[in-house]
Amino acid sequence: MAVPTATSLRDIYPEDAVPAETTRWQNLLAKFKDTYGKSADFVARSPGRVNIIGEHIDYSLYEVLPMAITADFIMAVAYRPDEKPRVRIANVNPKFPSREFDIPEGDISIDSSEHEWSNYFKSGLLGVTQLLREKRGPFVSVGMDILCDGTVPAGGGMSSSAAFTCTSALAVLAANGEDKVDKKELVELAIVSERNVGVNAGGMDQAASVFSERGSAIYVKFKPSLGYTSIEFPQTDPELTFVTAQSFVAADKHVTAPVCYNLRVVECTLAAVFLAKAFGLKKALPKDSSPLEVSLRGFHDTFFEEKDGIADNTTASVADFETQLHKLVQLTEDYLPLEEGYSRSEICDLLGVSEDELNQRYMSKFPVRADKFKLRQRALHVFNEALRVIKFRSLLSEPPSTDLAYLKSLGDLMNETQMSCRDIYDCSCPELDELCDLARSAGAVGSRLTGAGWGGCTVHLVPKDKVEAVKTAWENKYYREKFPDITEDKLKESIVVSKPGSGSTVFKVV
Ligand code: NG1
Ligand code: MG
Repeated sequence: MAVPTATSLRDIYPEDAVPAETTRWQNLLAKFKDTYGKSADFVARSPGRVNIIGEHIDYSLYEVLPMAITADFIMAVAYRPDEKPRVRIANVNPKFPSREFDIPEGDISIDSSEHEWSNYFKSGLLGVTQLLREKRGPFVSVGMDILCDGTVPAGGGMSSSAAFTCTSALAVLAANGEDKVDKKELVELAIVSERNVGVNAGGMDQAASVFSERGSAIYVKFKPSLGYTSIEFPQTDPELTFVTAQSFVAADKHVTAPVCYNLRVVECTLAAVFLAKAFGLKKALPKDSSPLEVSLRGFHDTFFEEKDGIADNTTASVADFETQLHKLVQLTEDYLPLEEGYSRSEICDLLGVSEDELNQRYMSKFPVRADKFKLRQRALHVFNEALRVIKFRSLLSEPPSTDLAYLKSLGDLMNETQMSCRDIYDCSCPELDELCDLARSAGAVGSRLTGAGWGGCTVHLVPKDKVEAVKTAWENKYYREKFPDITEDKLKESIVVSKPGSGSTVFKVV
């Protein structure tokens, strides 16, 4: 399916957001004219997301259930008829200084050690260039003048990075005449692109940003190949409402990646390799596979293929898949006993490789720092979280009996995720825990961090009649306590009732 082309902001935003968005877009286009002395040709747009359930399991290739939000990244673009193609890129937010650069004939270089906002554009440009070279042969992008405006808070757990990268890739494709952009191709491209910025990301955020349709969350699958199903929330009384609350603890993945996000990806990969080796699986570890191709899900499917003769596990019934996951939890408990974690030399002994080989193979592209790798805990989180996603999805497709009990059963799964993120996956922080505790005490039925964690944002399932009480609890006991000078505007921004928004769009300026 192709990325839609919009001609009215009503195609993109919910009715109540249209007036403010109209002002914002008019401002972007007017400022574009002021900056570059000409009109923009089109605007590319991709939203942020809230993940409802399925945390830190996308890079292990298990299903996740996010939704797009209204906040987004918009990018007004005009082609430049340069002989030597050049990019000028600016942002309406003065925090992000204007940049200019030539587009090289070879690959554009990105210094991911430097935290530079325009790197996200370059990562999209690089991804598109590589894709179009495969499709068309020799290719250098046209030059572009660009003005950006993002409303997804940076470092706020709502994936401003994916919104920016997806928008960039979409803009470069559109500028180069690819006006029927396939959604799946865009997601795959944006996933690879974002890795150029130094984070070994899974694919959830880019999928949510591109695939989403207004009014529905999406169930994203990565196996046998990337795809999604739109999921509508059932009507309940009291109405089921998702509310997000920012912790204002900045989760800067670029700084923390080697000890947080990228380390978790390595731990999950090593857990998969370790288990595959412990069970003597042959196919799970092809000699020339890259670390990104080794996943806990890969181990899972291969295990049941080689042990139980299941040729294609992607067609397993929900009940069988749940049984398999329970079995894997048990096996992890038995075969990965060390609570304190595994040292490099312990891992090397089992795998029969040298430390140099281990580092080179799994920790060179995205370096990590750790003495011990908590393989047991990481695998346990992943298998149990995959189970929770399946249960959550099943509940959404079952008609509720009594509505409040039904909301509570959904909420319980979210609460379990939070416990697992806090105690087993070590990706929460005291502020996120506090926001969750406050919400639950004021009537939320489910509360958890959303996104990578270590700061950023929380998401809460709140019966509609309890939303005000939850907001008040946060305002008085979290925001005004921690930030006594907080303005009313900032308070408004920090708590949002999230409705599922629409995905990527190209808007033609006429
Ligand atoms: P955020 O919080 O948007 O950086 C990250 C990853 C996801 C996923 C979640 C955890 C990126 C772009 N996204 O999200 O792929 O792994 O953490 O579930 O790095
Ligand atoms: Mg991100």
